[in-house]
Amino acid sequence: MLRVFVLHGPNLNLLGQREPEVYGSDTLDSIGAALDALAASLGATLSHRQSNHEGQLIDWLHEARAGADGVVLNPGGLTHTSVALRDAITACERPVVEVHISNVYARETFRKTSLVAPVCIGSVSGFGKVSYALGLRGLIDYLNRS
Ligand code: CA2
Repeated sequence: MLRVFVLHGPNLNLLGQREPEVYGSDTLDSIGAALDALAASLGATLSHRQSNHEGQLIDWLHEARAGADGVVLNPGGLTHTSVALRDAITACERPVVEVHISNVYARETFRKTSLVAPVCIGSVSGFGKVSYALGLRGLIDYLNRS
């Protein structure tokens, strides 16, 4: 079985509770349950984690070096600001897929820049909870071809 970390960054614990017009009405738990079902059909097991703290996300990426075959990552607002998170993606030496619920290219100018995209194997943005499913499919296909 392939082992995949699904990491969610700052404020994503609020999913389903606020701003449904931007982020939809699904909660992290419901997204996780749907992803678990998909992962089982694709031969993968998932470890779901969310943190509002940059350093915790970095520690989990370091853990992925030994503990995961790949990572699905929604870095939240850190996408647009964090050199440290980008460096941790490089350091983990595992394929990482960047995922966004909203279409970051259709929003404010500052969201059009991703510091992490160049060190990820791919990015998915704008499909709501389906962004995670597409990201997971892409990651598992990449791992099966590697
Ligand atoms: O679209 C995405 O998935 C984002 O990563 C979400 C981030 C945002 O800063 C990125 O530009 C795009 C924000 C996450 C905030 O999540 C909330 C969820 C519900 C209510 C309030 C915030």
